[in-house]
Amino acid sequence: TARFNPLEADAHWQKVWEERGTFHTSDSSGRPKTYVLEMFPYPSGRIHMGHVRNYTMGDVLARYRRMNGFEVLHPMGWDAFGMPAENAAMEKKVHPGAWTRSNIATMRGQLKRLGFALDWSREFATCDPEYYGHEQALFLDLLEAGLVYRKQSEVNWDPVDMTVLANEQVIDGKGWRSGAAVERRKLSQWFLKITDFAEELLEGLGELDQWPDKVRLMQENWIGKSQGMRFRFALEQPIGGHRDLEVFTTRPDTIFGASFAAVAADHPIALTLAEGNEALVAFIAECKAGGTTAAELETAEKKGFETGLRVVHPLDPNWTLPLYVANFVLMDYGTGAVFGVPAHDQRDFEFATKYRLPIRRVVAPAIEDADLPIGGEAETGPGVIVNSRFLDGLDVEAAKAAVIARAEAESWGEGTIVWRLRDWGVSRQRYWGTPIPVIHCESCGPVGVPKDQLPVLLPEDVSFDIPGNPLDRHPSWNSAICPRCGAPGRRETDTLDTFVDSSWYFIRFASQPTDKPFDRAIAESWLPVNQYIGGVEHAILHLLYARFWTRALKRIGLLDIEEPFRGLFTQGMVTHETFRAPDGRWLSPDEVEQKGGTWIESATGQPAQPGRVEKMSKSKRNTVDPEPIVNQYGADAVRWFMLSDSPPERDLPWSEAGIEGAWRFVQRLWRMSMQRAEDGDEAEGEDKALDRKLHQTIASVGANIESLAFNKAVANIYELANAIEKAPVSRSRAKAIETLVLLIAPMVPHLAEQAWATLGGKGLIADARWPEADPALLVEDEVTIAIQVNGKLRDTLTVPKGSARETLQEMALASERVVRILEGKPPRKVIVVPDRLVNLVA
Ligand code: ANZ
Ligand code: ZN
Repeated sequence: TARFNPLEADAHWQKVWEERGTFHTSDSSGRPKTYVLEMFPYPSGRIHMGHVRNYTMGDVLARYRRMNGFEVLHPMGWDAFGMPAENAAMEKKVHPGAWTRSNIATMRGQLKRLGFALDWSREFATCDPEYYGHEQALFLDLLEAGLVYRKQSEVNWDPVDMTVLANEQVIDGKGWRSGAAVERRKLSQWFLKITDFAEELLEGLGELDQWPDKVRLMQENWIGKSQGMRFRFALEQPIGGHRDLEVFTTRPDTIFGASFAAVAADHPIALTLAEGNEALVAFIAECKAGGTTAAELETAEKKGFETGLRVVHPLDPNWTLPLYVANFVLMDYGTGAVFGVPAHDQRDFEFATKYRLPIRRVVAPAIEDADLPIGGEAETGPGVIVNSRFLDGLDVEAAKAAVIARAEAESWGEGTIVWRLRDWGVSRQRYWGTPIPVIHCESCGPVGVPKDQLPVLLPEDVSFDIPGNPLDRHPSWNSAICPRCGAPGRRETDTLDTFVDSSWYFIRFASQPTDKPFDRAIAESWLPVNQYIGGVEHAILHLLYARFWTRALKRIGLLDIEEPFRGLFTQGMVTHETFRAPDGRWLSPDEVEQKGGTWIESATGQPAQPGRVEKMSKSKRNTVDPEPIVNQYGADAVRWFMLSDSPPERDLPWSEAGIEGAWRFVQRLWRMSMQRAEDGDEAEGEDKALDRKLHQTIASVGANIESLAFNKAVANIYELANAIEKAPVSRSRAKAIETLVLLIAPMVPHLAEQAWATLGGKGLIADARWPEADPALLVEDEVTIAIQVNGKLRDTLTVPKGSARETLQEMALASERVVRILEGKPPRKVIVVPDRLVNLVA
């Protein structure tokens, strides 16, 4: 038979699917609905192997569910806003929009070339004004509901380029282009109140039983709920009306390890004391000059000013502690005041070392270790409480509870819940994003743009010749009329974080009317996404923001869905070998060869050092461009390789041998299918064993695809193929081949369509029904029985399942080996466990 020609077949079937609208999804077909979604790509330029792997997995599931009678929503679009487009604009002098659109065109073609069963009629890019206009409307709804607010927040400021930098543009504390040391500046920015949802986002994780445990744990840690406490120290002498000092702690268990108390430089007590105290005024000024980020506070030298005041320990009226003003205490966190436990907090440790304050252990590995000295740094780990009176012997958590209970009973403090989660700052001082639909008015403040004036379009006429945000310096775009009072105002020039765009795209895929973001009933008929597939790098932010956005829409009554993604799967990466030249240059695997057992760089003959097998990345020069591979081997071989070699959650090492193996197997599948045509319809005779193998394969391939164990489904198909090849011509074999073609259709759809058409199948195989496994053929009808003498295995018997006790006993006694061991004597006792064993007691 002729070889399978993937280039012809791929093009032909892709055209047929497109012309017939095979994968257009209907909202109203009456079939049960299922939603399969892969994380939409950023249009960076070209499709990479990671995309191919991700989308192949989703495609197999989508096609499988179609064949099982579902109406499958399987859409594709583009996460199209973001920094790289602006960088390209600066470097290549192309407009970010033009750059993005041309990348989308390339990548769309590459995806189509792989034959994915996508509903392209629902495609959109987040930079489409229709999309971001609806996003602006949703932003205004959240603003009106009080879930959006404005506050001062710090940004990275490049003092040479006079521009705000994104975090990715700050490299080792320096601006990526100017190389100048980056400063922190406070700007008024927009925030979404995700912290209002902290409790429900945490609770909701409990129900996500189709998510990987590790992702749920990462989200749990990110939300970070912990027990804290506020309590008051009495001041030994009142000062300026202050009688006590309220502190905040997350470690009330260490209360007996306190050796000082400290307030922030701008704490009211510090300000009161500073009146007329020049030394303190100077110290406060010094504190304010330093940075205030967590990282800076961590590394900066800890400095304090001893006030001369003392505070009274709440659990011992005879115990007082000195009060400092300290540079590492922040005014806008907790109460702006702390108590210091040098043994168990690193900042306090450094502070105490400098000012010679006691370092007292209150947590130890075991109760006997109470006197163990503290070494060169604070011990922050778990342990047993020591040197702490009524807390001695408790673990950390129990001691926290005990201290809080006591404080609450004696009314000097209260337990509080603390969250690590912070509100989501969504302002970006960039051009290529969704404009925040707000106008600033001198008398009215920030006012939302009326919805009938949406979308607020990005201006096209911008230049990237000088650094900074082109929206800021646009000659006309940023002037606007205040919608409330009609006075001239200024348009907001910040754009939204691109994570906002990806927080609701899956809703817009489900329903995209022109006059509103989505139709509620239709969106609810598809959501939640039944299976979401993507990289683990999005385990925290994207997934958390999308969960928040969905709950926020529910709260404001726009959508009655709580969790957007019912099932989540995080696939492994595609990896490849790495090589380096002696001078440290990365060499692409194409540039090296093996000679006499060592690697050399082909062009120069210089030795090449093989490195680790690592995630494909441009910087290590170990990427493989999928396009030429698809053109050489065809889409099906590439798809097959992506599924076959590794479990989908693990890394997949790319190899030439692997793709060639896949190509050979595709050819073998083709020859086998054509064998069916050659055998003709006259083939006769049953082959029970092959029938059984076939039906077991139907069941296991289906179950393995459902559980996304694609490599196992592939292995099932290899086995069936082997069995078919070994089997003589029979009616059973004809049926097995026909069914095999259906079983491979989700994985190698082009070959399957071609074989289906050649063998005279009706319509498209994409629309065919998945074969049904006959339950009667799933059970093995023979079993192996163990024959024991005095509990020791002596022989085995293969018998029909369900054979009678008497039959088994007779057969066991007739066994040659048993007869030999019993030396002809009858056994004293016979124990028969049907289908399992016969034990003869001699
Ligand atoms: C006593 C203690 C003992 C603390 C110990 C820690 C370890 P997180 O977990 O980041 O929320 N703290 C409280 N308010 C502060 C402020 N305004 N500026 C600087 N530090 C402040 O940090 C909470 C801990 O940071 C609190 O618990 C407090 O120090 C300190 F072994 O209290 B701790
Ligand atoms: Zn106004």
